[in-house]
Amino acid sequence: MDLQKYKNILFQNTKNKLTEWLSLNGETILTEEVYRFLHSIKGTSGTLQLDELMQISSELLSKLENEEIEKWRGIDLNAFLHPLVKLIYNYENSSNLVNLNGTVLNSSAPLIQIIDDDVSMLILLKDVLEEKGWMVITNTNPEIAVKQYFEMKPDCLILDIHLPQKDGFQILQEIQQHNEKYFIPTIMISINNNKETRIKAYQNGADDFFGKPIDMEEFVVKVNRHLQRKKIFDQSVLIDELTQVYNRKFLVDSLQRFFLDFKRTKQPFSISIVDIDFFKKVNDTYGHLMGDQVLRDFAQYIKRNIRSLDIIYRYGGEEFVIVFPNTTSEDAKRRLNELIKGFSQIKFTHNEACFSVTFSAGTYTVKDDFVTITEAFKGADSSLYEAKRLGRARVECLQLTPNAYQKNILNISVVDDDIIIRTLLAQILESITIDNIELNIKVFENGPSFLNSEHAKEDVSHFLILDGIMPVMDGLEVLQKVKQGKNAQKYKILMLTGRKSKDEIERALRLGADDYVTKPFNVTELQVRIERILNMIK
Ligand code: GH3
Ligand code: MG
Repeated sequence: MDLQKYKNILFQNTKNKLTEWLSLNGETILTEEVYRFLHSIKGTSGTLQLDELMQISSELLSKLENEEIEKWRGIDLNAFLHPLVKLIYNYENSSNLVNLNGTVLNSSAPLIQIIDDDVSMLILLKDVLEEKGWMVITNTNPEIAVKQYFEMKPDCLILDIHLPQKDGFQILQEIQQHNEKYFIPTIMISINNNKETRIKAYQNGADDFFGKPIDMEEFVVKVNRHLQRKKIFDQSVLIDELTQVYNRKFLVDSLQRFFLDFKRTKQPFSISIVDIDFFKKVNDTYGHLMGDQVLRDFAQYIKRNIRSLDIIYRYGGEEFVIVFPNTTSEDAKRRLNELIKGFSQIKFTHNEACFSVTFSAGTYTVKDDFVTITEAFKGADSSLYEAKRLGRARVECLQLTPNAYQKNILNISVVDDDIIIRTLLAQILESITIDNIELNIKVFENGPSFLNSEHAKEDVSHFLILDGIMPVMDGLEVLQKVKQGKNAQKYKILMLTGRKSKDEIERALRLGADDYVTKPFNVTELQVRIERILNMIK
């Protein structure tokens, strides 16, 4: 007997009921009703040999038996039935899901950036590379691409030569200095597969070259090789190449040492996180190369002006850490104030322009045994946040109790007309925690309700997951409106697009979407992807 038809009916019925419950507005559902629903799924799924569905419904049933609730509010019911919602989504889309049998993206997956204005090529490369379990971000616009490159610091860059506005060689020149310091392997791809072009690519700093049409098998093997070498490089180096101070990896090792010393000697020491103020503006006004110069000069200035037992590390981007051994918080504050004052007097010149730069610092002084490295670090980070909030170019030394940290806020929105997807994404997002950031998650069923919301207008960083095709207002139109809005800079936008829709992807990228994921998506993968994006933009 062909069970498929009955399986489909069961899934459809389950989906209908879930959709009804997910759309609950204030009404409640009796536990008895939930029980009956799960019970009937369990029975039928067993008969139809749907093992996973049977297992999930049994688990939910036994959980329900242990609950003392009589009535369910929509929001609680959503959370409770999440495993079922996820399963329904995956079942419905299983025949279309990519990567189902391939390697699944995990949180330490390497990040590859592809810059190409040929969208079919972009889609193809992204698909092939993601099938290997790597994470891929794509750009068609060179300006946005360069920005994203500096923000995301990919593990491998794949760059087309023929692009609008700027060609691949120009991009290469812009990022070259940075690239060499970080050893980010760069592969150029081009229609022009002649000797001159290849030589020019290598001369400009490319590590590899592929002529189009690309032999995918060879391409994947080479990318893999580049990624392996990049990993070895990252693991073996302790000095940050750009600024010539210790790097984050070394910081982690040495903090452990400082903590062990403290346990022995009981001498307080201070950890400071220092961060250049409005550094983005330096990049935007004078270019990334000048930005790099400021970072170098900054690090060297600090190095020259701290004691020989103090150590500076580059923590990432324009964030540094200074550890002051045997230093109370008053002493650390005094020293940092001197450093802030001294550095603000340095003049940078760029062409005719002359400018100065300031930085802010947050300090935590370790003087109690119970404080862990993470807590001390969080303390310093909260202090830094406070220093920024109070006007920058200053130092703050909060000694907070571990639970009372001031948190940064990140607004997150999901705009999708499909309630199953909306609920699923909201649940995924709610399960994510990011150090020291409060995630403010809201879902919207259409563009206008999102655009008109306070949430959308707030002047905080915003991560927006946007469905491409929606009835009331098309996702692309929403994207365009956000990009024209006054908070456009605060947004990172992930578009959900139809698998086959090359036009839609093309338009989304051109309108400034930061990334896209094709529907139907693999839920687990999307979760990893979102976590990574959130960690990168925090
Ligand atoms: P705030 O005062 O709040 O710290 O503002 P900000 O602009 O300094 O901070 P934000 O975090 O918004 O921007 C930091 C920028 O630093 C974003 C990123 O493009 C840039 N950046 C990160 N690493 C590098 C790098 O190695 N070189 C250059 N040139 N820019 C970098
Ligand atoms: Mg900054």
